[in-house]
Amino acid sequence: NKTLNMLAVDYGASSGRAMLGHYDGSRLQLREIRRFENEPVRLGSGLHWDFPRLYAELLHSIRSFQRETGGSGVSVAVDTWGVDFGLLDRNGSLLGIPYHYRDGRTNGVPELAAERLPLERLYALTGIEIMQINTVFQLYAMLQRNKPLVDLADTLLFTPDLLNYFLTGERAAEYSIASTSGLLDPYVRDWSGETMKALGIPARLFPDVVMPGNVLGELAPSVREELQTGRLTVINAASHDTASAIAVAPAGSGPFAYISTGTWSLMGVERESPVITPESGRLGYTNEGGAFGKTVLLKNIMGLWLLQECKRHWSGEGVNWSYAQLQELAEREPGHQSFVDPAHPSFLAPGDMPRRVQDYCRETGQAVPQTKAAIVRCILDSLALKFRQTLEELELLTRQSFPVIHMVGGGVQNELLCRLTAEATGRPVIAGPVEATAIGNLLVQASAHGEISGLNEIREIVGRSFPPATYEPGHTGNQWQASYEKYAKLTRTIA
Ligand code: ADP
Ligand code: LRH
Repeated sequence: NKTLNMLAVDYGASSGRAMLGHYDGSRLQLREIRRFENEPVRLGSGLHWDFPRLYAELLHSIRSFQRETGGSGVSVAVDTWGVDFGLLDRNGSLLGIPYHYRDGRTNGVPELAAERLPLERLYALTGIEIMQINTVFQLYAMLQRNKPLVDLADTLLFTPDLLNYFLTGERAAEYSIASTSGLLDPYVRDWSGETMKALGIPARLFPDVVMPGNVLGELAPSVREELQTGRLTVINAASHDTASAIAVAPAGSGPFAYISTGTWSLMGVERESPVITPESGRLGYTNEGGAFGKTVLLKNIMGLWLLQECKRHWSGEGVNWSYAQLQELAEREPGHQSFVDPAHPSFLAPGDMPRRVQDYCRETGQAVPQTKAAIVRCILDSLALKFRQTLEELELLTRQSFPVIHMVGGGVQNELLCRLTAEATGRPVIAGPVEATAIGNLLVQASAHGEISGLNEIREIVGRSFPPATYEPGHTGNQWQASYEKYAKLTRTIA
C-alpha cells in the first residue's frame, strides 16, 4: 500500500474547510489546514454566493496543502452543497454571480412550471422531491425573468464543477451533484431530455456526466503559475457534500438509516436503485446519486438552519452565544412544550427566525416559547420528532426496518440533538464523524488512486480511524409517543 496525502475542500452552506488527509493503507488521519465562513451577499439582484471569494479560498487551501506536504500531495477534490450553479459563455467567462438557493426568485415557480410539466411527471422522471430551490426551478425562473442571460450561456456548471473548471479548464457534471438538479434521469444516470424539452431548458447547457472517482485533470498551467506550485491531480469525489457524508457512515453489517446533519438534515437510506412511486412523491422523498453506484433515498429536512438563523439573529441583537451555550440552555428546559414543522415554507428564507418560530406556535394554537432557551428546545424537540416521522415513512416506503441510525456531520456536536433523536425514534444513534463529508471526499480520492476497493472498505477504515459515540434510546417512550401524536397532527403528512 502507498501512503497518500490528499486535500479535501468541503464547502458547507455555513462554512468551508480544507482538510489534509493522510492515508497510510489502514487509517486516515485528518488535519484542518484552513476554515472560512461562507456568508451570502444580498445585492440588488437578490441573494448570491460570494463566488470569487470561495474560489480564492480554494487557491489558498491548495497553497497551504502544498506547503504542509512539501509538494508530496497527490490530489485535491472539492465538494459543496447541492442545486446551485454558474453559467459560462462561449469563452468560458462566468455570466453573473451565482445565486443562493434561498433567493426568493423561485417563490411560486414549481406551480408555474407545473403548467408545462405536471409535477407528478417531473417527479416520475427525476425522482427528486419537488422543492423550489432545485436547479430545475431556478432555471425555469431565469427563463421567465432573465432569458437573455440563458441565451448567452454555453455551459451550466454546478458549484463544485465550476470551482473545478477554474482550476483545470475542464467542464464536466459530476453525477452526485448533478442529481440534485431535478434534471437527471436516475435510472440511466444521465440528463432527462424529456424534462428539459417540456420546460424549454436548453439541453446544450449540460456537459457530460462523470462518476465519483473520475480523474478530471491537472491544475491548469496558469493556476500553477499563480500558486507557484507543481502538478496536482484534480479528482471528482462525490462532489455533493451529502453523498460524501453518507458514504462514510461507519455502519456495521445490518441495515441502517442515516442522518447527515449540518445546515440541513438529510435523512434516508442507501439503496441499489431508486424508489419512485406516487407515495414517495407525496411524502417528499428524493433519490440522489451516491458514491460507488449507490442511490441515496432521503428527505431534505430544514434542520439546524433554524437554529443557525436564530443564533445569527440574536448576535445581531448583541447576544453572541455559541452553539455549545445554546445547547446547554436548551438542556435545562423542560422539553415537549411546543413544536414546529421544520419543513414549513416560512422557515426557508433568511430572517428573524425566533419570531417565525413563535408565530408558528401561536398560529397552531400552541404555547409560544418566550425565552431563547425555550425557542432552541422547541427547534431541537421538533427536529427529533421530524426524524421519527421520517424513519416511519422510510420503513413504509422500503418495507424494511432500520434498527440503528447513523448520524454524521457538524450537528453531531449537538449532543442534546443526538440524545433527543435516540429517545424520539426509540433507536440507538451512532454518532460521528463530525467531518464526515471531508472524510468521504478523501476516501473517494483514495479509491480513485486504486488504494481502496469500495464502500465496505471505506467504512472499515472510518470505523478504525474515527470511533463513533452511541446514544441509547432510554425509557422516555410514553412522553415521546404523546408528543409525536401532537406533532403528526401538526404536520399532517402521515396518518
Ligand atoms: P454545513 O456543512 O452545512 O455548513 P456543518 O456540518 O459545519 O454544516 O454543521 C453546522 C452545524 O453544526 C451548525 O448549524 C450547528 O448547529 C452545529 N454545530 C457546530 N458546532 C457546534 C458545537 N460546538 N456544538 C453544537 N453544535 C454545533
Ligand atoms: C446540504 C445540501 C443538501 C441540499 C442542500 C441544498 O449541504 O447539499 O443535500 O442539496 O444542501
